[in-house]
Amino acid sequence: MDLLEKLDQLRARGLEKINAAADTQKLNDVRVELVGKKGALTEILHAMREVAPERRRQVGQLVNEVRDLFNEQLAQTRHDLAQALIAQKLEAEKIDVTLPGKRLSLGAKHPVYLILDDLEALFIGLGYQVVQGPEIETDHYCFEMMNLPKDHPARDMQETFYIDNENLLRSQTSGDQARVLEKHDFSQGPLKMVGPGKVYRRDDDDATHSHQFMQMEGLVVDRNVSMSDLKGTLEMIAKHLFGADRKTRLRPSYFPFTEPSVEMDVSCFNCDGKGCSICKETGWIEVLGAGMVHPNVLENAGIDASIYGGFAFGLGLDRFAILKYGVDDIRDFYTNDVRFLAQFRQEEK
Ligand code: FA5
Repeated sequence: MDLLEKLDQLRARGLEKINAAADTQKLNDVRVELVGKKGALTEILHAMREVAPERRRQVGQLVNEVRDLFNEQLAQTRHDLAQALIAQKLEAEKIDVTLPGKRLSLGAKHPVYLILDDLEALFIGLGYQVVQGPEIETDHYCFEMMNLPKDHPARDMQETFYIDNENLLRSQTSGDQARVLEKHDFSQGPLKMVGPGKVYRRDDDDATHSHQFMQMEGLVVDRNVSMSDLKGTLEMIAKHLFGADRKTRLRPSYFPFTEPSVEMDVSCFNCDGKGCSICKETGWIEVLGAGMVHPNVLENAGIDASIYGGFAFGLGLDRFAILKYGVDDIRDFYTNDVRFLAQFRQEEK
């Protein structure tokens, strides 16, 4: 066959092959086949030796034209394939930013902590400092400094988990009082503190008793602190949490670290004071113990009790939570049933 004819055929076949290449790999194979060192065009060039000299120029020109055409078409197809690949990727990775986001399920604050945070904010607003004592407390701070020597009969009031002779799981947050009293510098102003935290007791669990619960200790020491300051503070707490209409009462009581001592009850949320199984038919639920700081507690911490005096309270955060949220069993706070806990989820702002 004449070389010119061969070239014509190669041009047609070559363009077809270039257009049919489905990806860059195949396109490269076609490139090698057509314009590579051992490709079809090179083969034709080798055959030029057999062409009559007067026609060489014409054939040579055509070879150049076909090579240029192939190279142009190869470049165009390479570009088209790259564009198609980008378009494909963009389509696959397309994100509709106008779609609503996925709502993540958030945890809820534990109801006892809702009360704790609320009271903590209340007391911070009144200028109290917040302290945190250790849950593994020493007999020294939990009892001895609090006017409860080792042989004091009132130690039986709180069934304590002892770790050894000196260390225990604290049965009350009152040890925080002793720790803060020891350090306070009265030349800087009065002492006002609250100390929230977990406490432990060998109590039998029932609707209002748990062997582990939360208390918040409170202590104010200054010159001229009176029982009416204590009463006003306790009433403020009750009103803050329950509103002005809920009934409260103070009863005389006994604690070795306060004199006189009181306990505060809040009317039962369930029977509104009529008596039911939750309040053990009394109509009231006890929420805190309190009183005027015993002079021995001040003296034990090196404070002159003839100059300074104060009041203290220890409130049961779980009991407040029971009353505030109408929970009929304290054990619900500790079994961690998410259906129970989810009820306290606060609306996202
Ligand atoms: C005390 O623990 C004293 N430290 C309180 C105190 C502090 C008095 C400072 C004077 C001055 P009491 O054992 O009564 O007191 O406990 C205080 C409160 O903790 C109770 O009124 C009650 O609300 C809560 N509480 C007591 N035992 C339990 C229990 N087992 N489960 C849940 N709450 C309890």
